[in-house]
Amino acid sequence: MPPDGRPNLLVLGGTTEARQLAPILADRGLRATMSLAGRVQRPAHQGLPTRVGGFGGVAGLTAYLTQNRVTHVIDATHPFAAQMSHNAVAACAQTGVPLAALTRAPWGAQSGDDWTRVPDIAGAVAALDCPARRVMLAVGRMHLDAFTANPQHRYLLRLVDPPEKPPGFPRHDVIVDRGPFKLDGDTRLLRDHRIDIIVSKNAGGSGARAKIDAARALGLPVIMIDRPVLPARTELHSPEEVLGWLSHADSGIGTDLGV
Ligand code: 3Y8
Ligand code: NAP
Repeated sequence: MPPDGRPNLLVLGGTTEARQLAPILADRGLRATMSLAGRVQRPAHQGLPTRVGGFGGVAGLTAYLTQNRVTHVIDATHPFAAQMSHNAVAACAQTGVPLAALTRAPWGAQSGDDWTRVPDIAGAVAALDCPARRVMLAVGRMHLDAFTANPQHRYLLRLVDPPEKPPGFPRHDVIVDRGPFKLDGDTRLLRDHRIDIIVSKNAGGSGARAKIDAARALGLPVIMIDRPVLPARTELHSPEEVLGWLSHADSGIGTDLGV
């Protein structure tokens, strides 16, 4: 506990939910730091004091928690940020710092959806071992190389930053854009590029789902990548649940929240 006895929260961010939580914590005068990995050139303003960059594995995170007298960790990272989530569970177990995840439920297929579910990126690559198609590859930058195994397709790549090197696809188009995305924009994008199949992570939440709703409306198939397995931890699904957890997470924080 910090010398002044006030809570000191660490929010592992990089998602819409983290950015929505930030002002709610700030408005209650709770001391909190947002943490980003530093994946993109110009991260959006997060609404909290923000640190950027890895911690240096479990040991680095453990040291950070101890040296900064962190009283609570909220893991609001993306469901595919599995390594960060595993490290958070391990470091909080070692230090005894209370941990809760702020996450979102996976998307479920609705009437009119044409999904092929695959377990991981490799499964999505295998599902594209088929005659040439026009593929929207909406999985970001980090796993693009895996898809060069199927050069027969024309790919539409949506990236947060301009690619540092030409993507390894003979035929491709690049869209530099960041979410949250909107239905009309993604519908127009799929139409303009005459996309006939979409590859997506099952991110859940609202920021990435426009392409899924657009695919349904246009009758397009989706290769849907299931989430990696995450460690057992307390899982919350709204900022209100986070405030409730904080007020009961054995920290006397309730007085700070006026609850
Ligand atoms: C650096 C920080 C907010 C948060 C916005 C969410 C929604 C919009 C949709 C598509 C899918 C994708 C990608 C995506 C979305 C939100 C959220 C989300 C998907 C920023 C951000 C950071 C990142 C990192 C980036 C990854 C990439 C993944 C693009 C900020 C904008 C594809 C995930 O170039 C790279 O290295 C990009 C890396 C990890 C996945 C990948 O493998 O490439 N996100 N995205 C975070 C950090 O440094 O810690 O600037 O806001 C955040 C957001 N991107 O403010 O509302 O909550 O999911 N992010 C996926 O879902 O498949 C785009 O194009 O349809
Ligand atoms: P990851 O594979 O789980 O993590 C790899 C390493 O990156 C971690 O071990 C850690 O490095 C560092 N890291 C990850 N998230 C961090 C954070 N919030 N703060 C500080 N360091 C972090 O993570 P990822 O999938 O690359 O995701 C990176 C970031 O992008 C996260 O903030 C995540 O929320 C966001 N994001 C990811 C996706 C996605 O599709 N993966 C989508 C949207 C947003 P050390 O081991 O050195 O500590």
